[in-house]
Amino acid sequence: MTELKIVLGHSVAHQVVFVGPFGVGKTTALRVISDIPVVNTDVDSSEAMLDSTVQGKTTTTAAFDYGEWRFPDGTQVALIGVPGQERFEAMWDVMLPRSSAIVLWLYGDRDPKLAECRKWMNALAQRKAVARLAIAVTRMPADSEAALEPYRELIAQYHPLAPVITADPRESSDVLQAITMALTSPYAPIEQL
Ligand SMILES: Nc1nc2c(ncn2[C@@H]2O[C@H](COP(=O)(O)OP(=O)(O)OP(=O)(O)O)[C@@H](O)[C@H]2O)c(=O)[nH]1
Ligand SMILES: [Mg+2]
Repeated sequence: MTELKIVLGHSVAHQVVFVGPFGVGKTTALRVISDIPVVNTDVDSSEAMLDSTVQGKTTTTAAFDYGEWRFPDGTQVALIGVPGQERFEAMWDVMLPRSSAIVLWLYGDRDPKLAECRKWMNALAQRKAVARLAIAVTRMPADSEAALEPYRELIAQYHPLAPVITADPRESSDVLQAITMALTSPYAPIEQL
Protein backbone atom coordinates (compact mmCIF):
# COMPACT_ATOMS: atom_id res chain seq x y z
CA MET A 1 0.00 0.00 0.00
CA THR A 2 2.90 2.39 0.72
CA GLU A 3 4.04 2.12 -2.88
CA LEU A 4 0.54 2.85 -4.19
CA LYS A 5 0.37 6.02 -2.08
CA ILE A 6 3.46 7.28 -3.85
CA VAL A 7 1.97 6.56 -7.27
CA LEU A 8 -1.34 8.21 -6.46
CA GLY A 9 0.26 11.15 -4.69
CA HIS A 10 2.14 12.70 -7.55
CA SER A 11 1.16 15.88 -9.22
CA VAL A 12 -1.87 15.11 -11.34
CA ALA A 13 -4.32 17.92 -11.95
CA HIS A 14 -7.43 15.75 -12.18
CA GLN A 15 -8.55 12.29 -11.23
CA VAL A 16 -11.18 10.58 -13.35
CA VAL A 17 -12.82 7.42 -12.04
CA PHE A 18 -14.37 4.81 -14.32
CA VAL A 19 -17.34 3.01 -12.77
CA GLY A 20 -19.90 0.61 -14.21
CA PRO A 21 -21.05 -2.99 -14.36
CA PHE A 22 -18.84 -6.05 -14.48
CA GLY A 23 -17.22 -6.51 -17.87
CA VAL A 24 -18.50 -3.31 -19.48
CA GLY A 25 -14.97 -2.22 -20.48
CA LYS A 26 -13.47 -0.04 -17.72
CA THR A 27 -10.08 -1.76 -17.76
CA THR A 28 -10.13 -1.90 -21.56
CA ALA A 29 -10.78 1.86 -21.78
CA LEU A 30 -8.04 2.68 -19.32
CA ARG A 31 -5.49 0.54 -21.13
CA VAL A 32 -6.35 2.07 -24.48
CA ILE A 33 -5.81 5.64 -23.34
CA SER A 34 -3.09 5.50 -20.67
CA ASP A 35 0.30 7.05 -21.45
CA ILE A 36 1.96 4.86 -18.83
CA PRO A 37 1.81 1.10 -18.29
CA VAL A 38 -1.42 0.50 -16.40
CA VAL A 39 -1.17 -0.66 -12.80
CA ASN A 40 -3.71 -3.40 -12.89
CA THR A 41 -5.23 -5.70 -10.27
CA ASP A 42 -7.15 -8.08 -12.51
CA VAL A 43 -7.39 -11.62 -11.17
CA ASP A 44 -8.71 -14.80 -12.73
CA SER A 45 -12.45 -14.98 -12.22
CA SER A 46 -14.74 -17.95 -12.61
CA GLU A 47 -17.69 -15.52 -12.86
CA ALA A 48 -16.00 -13.81 -15.76
CA MET A 49 -15.66 -17.10 -17.58
CA LEU A 50 -19.27 -18.04 -16.87
CA ASP A 51 -20.83 -14.69 -17.77
CA SER A 52 -22.15 -15.23 -21.27
CA THR A 53 -22.55 -11.47 -21.90
CA VAL A 54 -18.78 -10.99 -21.69
CA GLN A 55 -17.33 -13.53 -24.07
CA GLY A 56 -13.61 -14.16 -23.82
CA LYS A 57 -13.20 -12.30 -20.52
CA THR A 58 -11.46 -14.45 -17.92
CA THR A 59 -10.39 -11.85 -15.36
CA THR A 60 -11.99 -9.22 -13.16
CA THR A 61 -10.58 -6.17 -11.42
CA ALA A 62 -10.19 -6.86 -7.70
CA ALA A 63 -8.92 -3.52 -6.39
CA PHE A 64 -8.47 -0.88 -9.08
CA ASP A 65 -6.66 0.03 -12.29
CA TYR A 66 -4.40 3.06 -12.44
CA GLY A 67 -3.27 4.88 -15.56
CA GLU A 68 -2.49 8.43 -16.64
CA TRP A 69 -3.25 10.60 -19.61
CA ARG A 70 -1.91 14.02 -20.57
CA PHE A 71 -3.80 16.75 -22.40
CA PRO A 72 -1.79 18.34 -25.24
CA ASP A 73 -1.21 21.37 -22.93
CA GLY A 74 0.53 19.07 -20.44
CA THR A 75 -2.30 18.86 -17.88
CA GLN A 76 -2.07 15.42 -16.36
CA VAL A 77 -5.12 13.30 -15.61
CA ALA A 78 -5.02 10.27 -13.31
CA LEU A 79 -7.38 7.53 -14.45
CA ILE A 80 -8.80 5.02 -11.98
CA GLY A 81 -10.93 2.01 -12.88
CA VAL A 82 -12.84 0.55 -9.95
CA PRO A 83 -14.27 -2.97 -9.91
CA GLY A 84 -17.75 -3.62 -11.21
CA GLN A 85 -18.39 -6.58 -8.94
CA GLU A 86 -20.36 -5.69 -5.84
CA ARG A 87 -18.12 -7.60 -3.48
CA PHE A 88 -15.32 -5.17 -4.23
CA GLU A 89 -17.39 -2.07 -3.48
CA ALA A 90 -15.14 -0.92 -0.63
CA MET A 91 -12.78 0.45 -3.30
CA TRP A 92 -15.44 2.92 -4.33
CA ASP A 93 -15.44 4.56 -0.94
CA VAL A 94 -11.69 5.03 -1.20
CA MET A 95 -11.63 6.34 -4.76
CA LEU A 96 -14.81 8.38 -5.24
CA PRO A 97 -14.16 11.15 -2.70
CA ARG A 98 -10.80 11.92 -4.32
CA SER A 99 -12.11 12.13 -7.85
CA SER A 100 -12.80 15.25 -9.85
CA ALA A 101 -14.88 13.44 -12.45
CA ILE A 102 -16.68 10.14 -12.97
CA VAL A 103 -17.34 8.27 -16.20
CA LEU A 104 -20.18 5.76 -15.79
CA TRP A 105 -19.83 3.05 -18.44
CA LEU A 106 -23.04 1.18 -19.27
CA TYR A 107 -24.11 -1.65 -21.55
CA GLY A 108 -26.31 -0.43 -24.39
CA ASP A 109 -27.25 -3.87 -25.61
CA ARG A 110 -28.63 -5.75 -22.66
CA ASP A 111 -31.94 -5.45 -20.86
CA PRO A 112 -33.15 -4.00 -18.65
CA LYS A 113 -30.85 -1.17 -19.69
CA LEU A 114 -32.48 1.70 -17.84
CA ALA A 115 -32.89 -0.32 -14.65
CA GLU A 116 -29.16 -0.95 -14.68
CA CYS A 117 -28.51 2.75 -15.26
CA ARG A 118 -30.77 3.66 -12.35
CA LYS A 119 -29.05 1.11 -10.11
CA TRP A 120 -25.67 2.70 -10.75
CA MET A 121 -26.92 6.25 -10.30
CA ASN A 122 -28.52 5.21 -7.00
CA ALA A 123 -25.23 3.64 -5.90
CA LEU A 124 -23.42 6.92 -6.63
CA ALA A 125 -26.17 8.97 -4.95
CA GLN A 126 -26.02 6.76 -1.84
CA ARG A 127 -22.33 7.53 -1.53
CA LYS A 128 -23.09 11.25 -1.74
CA ALA A 129 -20.63 11.56 -4.62
CA VAL A 130 -20.04 15.15 -5.73
CA ALA A 131 -18.43 15.19 -9.11
CA ARG A 132 -18.39 16.04 -12.73
CA LEU A 133 -20.07 13.15 -14.55
CA ALA A 134 -20.44 11.69 -18.03
CA ILE A 135 -22.28 8.55 -19.08
CA ALA A 136 -20.71 6.40 -21.82
CA VAL A 137 -23.05 3.83 -23.33
CA THR A 138 -21.17 0.96 -25.02
CA ARG A 139 -22.07 -1.57 -27.69
CA MET A 140 -24.34 0.85 -29.57
CA PRO A 141 -24.18 1.94 -33.20
CA ALA A 142 -22.64 5.42 -33.58
CA ASP A 143 -25.90 7.01 -34.80
CA SER A 144 -27.89 6.15 -31.68
CA GLU A 145 -28.94 9.65 -30.61
CA ALA A 146 -32.62 8.69 -30.26
CA ALA A 147 -31.73 5.61 -28.21
CA LEU A 148 -29.81 7.83 -25.77
CA GLU A 149 -32.81 10.01 -24.94
CA PRO A 150 -34.25 7.72 -22.22
CA TYR A 151 -30.80 7.62 -20.59
CA ARG A 152 -30.63 11.42 -20.67
CA GLU A 153 -34.04 11.76 -19.04
CA LEU A 154 -33.06 9.36 -16.29
CA ILE A 155 -29.64 10.90 -15.65
CA ALA A 156 -31.17 14.38 -15.48
CA GLN A 157 -33.04 13.20 -12.39
CA TYR A 158 -29.69 12.82 -10.63
CA HIS A 159 -27.19 15.28 -12.04
CA PRO A 160 -27.75 18.51 -13.95
CA LEU A 161 -26.57 18.43 -17.55
CA ALA A 162 -24.38 15.32 -17.32
CA PRO A 163 -23.61 14.38 -20.94
CA VAL A 164 -24.65 10.96 -22.25
CA ILE A 165 -22.70 9.63 -25.23
CA THR A 166 -22.10 6.37 -27.05
CA ALA A 167 -18.52 5.14 -26.70
CA ASP A 168 -16.56 2.01 -27.53
CA PRO A 169 -14.02 1.36 -24.74
CA ARG A 170 -11.66 -0.18 -27.29
CA GLU A 171 -11.39 3.10 -29.26
CA SER A 172 -9.05 5.73 -27.82
CA SER A 173 -10.92 8.63 -29.45
CA ASP A 174 -14.17 7.49 -27.81
CA VAL A 175 -12.50 7.09 -24.41
CA LEU A 176 -10.92 10.51 -24.74
CA GLN A 177 -14.27 12.05 -25.57
CA ALA A 178 -15.83 10.44 -22.50
CA ILE A 179 -13.04 11.76 -20.24
CA THR A 180 -13.17 15.26 -21.72
CA MET A 181 -16.93 15.45 -21.45
CA ALA A 182 -16.81 14.30 -17.84
CA LEU A 183 -14.16 16.90 -16.95
CA THR A 184 -16.11 19.73 -18.58
CA SER A 185 -19.54 18.86 -17.14
CA PRO A 186 -20.92 20.79 -14.13
CA TYR A 187 -19.47 19.89 -10.72
CA ALA A 188 -22.51 18.89 -8.67
CA PRO A 189 -23.80 16.43 -6.07
CA ILE A 190 -25.20 13.21 -7.52
CA GLU A 191 -28.57 12.87 -5.82
CA GLN A 192 -32.11 12.01 -6.78
CA LEU A 193 -33.57 15.43 -7.56
N1 LIG B 1 -18.02 -6.37 -28.88
C1 LIG B 1 -17.67 -5.43 -28.02
N2 LIG B 1 -16.85 -5.77 -27.02
C2 LIG B 1 -16.51 -4.83 -26.14
C3 LIG B 1 -16.99 -3.50 -26.26
N3 LIG B 1 -16.50 -2.80 -25.21
C4 LIG B 1 -15.74 -3.66 -24.50
N4 LIG B 1 -15.74 -4.89 -25.05
C5 LIG B 1 -15.05 -6.08 -24.54
O1 LIG B 1 -15.59 -6.38 -23.26
C6 LIG B 1 -14.55 -6.77 -22.36
C7 LIG B 1 -14.49 -5.80 -21.19
O2 LIG B 1 -13.59 -6.30 -20.23
P1 LIG B 1 -12.92 -5.37 -19.11
O3 LIG B 1 -12.35 -4.15 -19.73
O4 LIG B 1 -12.02 -6.24 -18.31
O5 LIG B 1 -14.18 -4.96 -18.25
P2 LIG B 1 -14.22 -4.23 -16.82
O6 LIG B 1 -15.34 -3.23 -16.91
O7 LIG B 1 -12.88 -3.72 -16.46
O8 LIG B 1 -14.67 -5.42 -15.85
P3 LIG B 1 -14.47 -5.60 -14.25
O9 LIG B 1 -13.24 -4.87 -13.82
O10 LIG B 1 -14.34 -7.08 -14.06
O11 LIG B 1 -15.73 -5.05 -13.63
C8 LIG B 1 -13.27 -6.79 -23.16
O12 LIG B 1 -13.05 -8.11 -23.62
C9 LIG B 1 -13.57 -5.82 -24.32
O13 LIG B 1 -12.82 -6.09 -25.49
C10 LIG B 1 -17.84 -3.15 -27.34
O14 LIG B 1 -18.28 -2.00 -27.50
N5 LIG B 1 -18.14 -4.16 -28.19
MG1 LIG C 1 -11.71 -4.08 -14.84
